[in-house]
Parts: sequence; C-alpha cells; structure tokens
Amino acid sequence: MILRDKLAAQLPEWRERVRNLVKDSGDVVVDEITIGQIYGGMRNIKSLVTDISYVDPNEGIRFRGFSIPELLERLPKPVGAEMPLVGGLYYLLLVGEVPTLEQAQAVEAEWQERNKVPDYVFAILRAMPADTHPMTMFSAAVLSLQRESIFAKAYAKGIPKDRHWEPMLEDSLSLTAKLPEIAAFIYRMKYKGGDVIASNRTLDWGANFGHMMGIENPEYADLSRLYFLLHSDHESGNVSAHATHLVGSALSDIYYAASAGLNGLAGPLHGLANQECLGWLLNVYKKYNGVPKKEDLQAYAQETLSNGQVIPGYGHAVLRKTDPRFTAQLNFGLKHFPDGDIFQLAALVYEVVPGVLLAQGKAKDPWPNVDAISGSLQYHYGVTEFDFYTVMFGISRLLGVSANTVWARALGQPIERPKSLTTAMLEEAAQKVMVR
Ligand code: CMX
Repeated sequence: MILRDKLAAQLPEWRERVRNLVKDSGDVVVDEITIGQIYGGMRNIKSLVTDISYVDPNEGIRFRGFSIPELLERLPKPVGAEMPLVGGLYYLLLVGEVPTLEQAQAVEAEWQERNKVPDYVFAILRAMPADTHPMTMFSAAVLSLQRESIFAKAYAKGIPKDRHWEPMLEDSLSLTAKLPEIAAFIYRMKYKGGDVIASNRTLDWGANFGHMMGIENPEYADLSRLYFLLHSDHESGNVSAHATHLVGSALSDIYYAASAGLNGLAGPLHGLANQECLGWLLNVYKKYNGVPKKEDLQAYAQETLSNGQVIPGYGHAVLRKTDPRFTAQLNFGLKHFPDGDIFQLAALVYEVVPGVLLAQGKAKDPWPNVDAISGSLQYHYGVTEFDFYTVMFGISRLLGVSANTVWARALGQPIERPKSLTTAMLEEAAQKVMVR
C-alpha cells in the first residue's frame, strides 16, 4: 500500500531526528508558563508538537508548509473539477509531499475498497431518538465501529511498539473511508424521510458525499472537496485535535480517539459555531425581512454582545487576522453565487462585525474564522438544516486528527499527563514573587 510504504521509508530518519533532539537538547527551555495561562485555558503554552500543520497568528494555517492558495493550486484535481481530490490532501497530511494525480487516486482507491459501512452502524443510528443531535449520532456511529479496530486486536496480540503505527494507519484509512456515507446517512435519515442514497463507487470521496446527500451538482462536489480540505487540520491545540491526541496517547484506538475529538468539536465555542453562525444570520434575515442595512446589522451585533452572547464565527484563540479558510470560502461564493441572499448577508457581516468587536475591546481577534461563512455556502446548495453543519466539519477534521495519530504512534509519543497544582500553590508562588 502506497501510504504504508511512503511512511515506512521516512521513519528511520524521523525517529533518529527526534531521538537526537530529545537526547541532546531535552533540557532546553522553550517557553515559560504564567498563572494567567494556567487559569486561562493554557492559551499559547507551547507544549505540543506536530509537523502536519502550523497556524501562524497573522497568516493562518499551513498544511505541511503549504498555504491554502498554494494547495488549491498544487494538489491534483479530478478531470474538469475546480477543487482538488481529498485523497491527495490525505496523502499530503500523512506523507508530507504533494502527491501526483496517480498517488492521490491511489488513496481514493484505498477509500473505495474500505468504504462499506457495516449494517449495525445504520441500525444503531435508526434506533436513536429522532431529535438526537446529528453530532451525537455521528460520534456514536464512529464509536460503534470500534469493534473493527485492527490496532486494538494487534495490541492485544502484543505487536511491538515500533509497529503500532501500521495498524493505526489501517484503522485510519478504514474509518475515514466510511465517514461520508455515515454522515450522508444521518442527513437523509433525519431530514429526508429516510430516503437514503447509495454510495457511487465511481466518484471520488468528496463528490460521493455530495451525491449521497442528494445534491447532484458538480459545483457542490467542488464545494465539498474544498470544505473537507479547509477544515481538516489546525495544528494540535484546538479542542478536537487535542482531545483526539490525548485519548490516542493512552493507546486507545482511532475509533475511541476520533469519537472523543468529535465530542469536543460539538461544543459551541468550537465546531458547533458553524451551526450557531447560520442560526444567527437567519435570525438577522428574519428580523429585517431580508439583508439589513449596515446600521441595523451593527445594532443587532451590539445587542448580541449586550445580551452577554458571543457573535459566532468571529474571534480565535490563535489567529489575529481574517482566517484564510474564511477567505477561500468567500472567494468560492463570490465566484459562483455572488447574489445569494444569505451569502450576501454573511459578506456584510464581515464588513460590520469586526468594527463592533473592536469597539467593544474584549475580543483579541475581531476577524472572521472558518465558521463565519461555511454555512451560507451550504445553505445556497440546499443544505439548510444547520444543525447538520458540524457533522461536515467532523468528517473533515478526522482526516487531520487521524493523520496526526498515525504519526504520534510512529514516533512513539507517550501517554499525556500534565501536572496540576492547587490554587493555594499558585497563590504561594505569586506571594514569593511579590516579596522579592
Ligand atoms: N463575540 C463576543 N465576544 C467575544 C468573541 C465573539 N465572537 N470572541 C471573543 N470574545 C470575548 C470572549 O468571550 C472573552 O470574553 P470574557 O473576557 O468575558 O470571557 C474575550 O472576548 C477575550 O476572548 P479572546 O481571548 O479574544 O478569545 P478566546 O481565545 O478566549 O476564545 C473563541 C476564542 C473562538 C472561543 C472566541 O473568539 C469565541 O467565542 N468566538 C465565537 C465562537 C466561535 O466562532 N468559535 C469557533 C472558533 C473556530 C473553531 O474552533 O471552529
């Protein structure tokens, strides 16, 4: 298998590099930690490592060193398509090199071979109460697949530590292969009367999702490929990535770890913000009977803040400029449907809300993040059921976190176990500094 061979070829050098770094420079101080950070959600504490993606506060995400515009340019695309094959992105995340079309297609072929979802997953989903949130369904479906884990079986048989990554890669491919069908099943079951659409094995992973959603439009296939690329990874400290990494560090398999990551993604301050954001836009639209005047939008945003609520889709823990994932989606909308009502509203919010947040002076980043616009694009193509949006984020995010988990096992990263202190200990530490 191409991915296994490519990873195996890199591993001796990577392991040597990490071993030497830790052996020769293990005591080098990289960061200091303040009481404010300990009580402040560990913000900006440099204590994680990944080579798969990096978020620069001013520039935004780079995947394996490539910016989003560079990737949209360089990753191979299916014939006639505007956006790259997601298989090529997964290759890049795992291997670290831009694949050829053949290499990207080899990943797509791996996915096609592994995409049969066992019937018990559908039975579990059908048995859940109809008003269950789609993210709960998605996470439960992923967790239910745990019995398929090759890693768990190999570990039980005593596979040596330096080979843990191999069954982890197998599991990651088998899980990610099934995600579009599981998600589309949830969508069709919940919102389309159970009229489920079978997978089309001739389509690529991104396009097949659009087909199973019931949207036979090449533009939506391109939007799906773009969406799955943009949301895949955002270095290691965000809640979904960190939760997956933490659970995986106990040598829980990818099904356990990915389900944990999805549960974190389901929080309104993280992935659920895309659902919240569309809800916020629709409320504005309803209140003003269409796209409002700038002044009205400004008043509405101010009212949201006065009510003690956040404006979803704006602000970020790391970013300090407009998220390039926002810009890529804005450009897609401007190209394909600049006159769409909800899209125009999202674009107007971009003109108004940063000023409102700046004037309030609390948010360190008043600019839009990825969630500020994604829903308005989905809405345009008929995916109006916005409580489903975070599931799509989840499909994509599991690409990044599974690639990271394979590498964590390949480099033998240990179980995570930071140390906690009591408030009295911190007060004592503060006292000592004040006395000096
Ligand atoms: N609307 C209103 N207030 C906001 C705000 C927003 N969009 N963004 C930040 N603030 C507030 C914070 O709530 C905080 O207020 P308090 O001091 O009263 O607690 C203050 O500004 C400082 O926050 P910060 O340091 O700038 O931001 P954090 O790193 O603490 O939080 C984030 C980052 C994303 C949770 C926050 O900006 C937010 O809640 N945004 C809205 C929700 C959102 O879009 N989340 C999606 C993020 C992307 C993703 O993970 O998917």
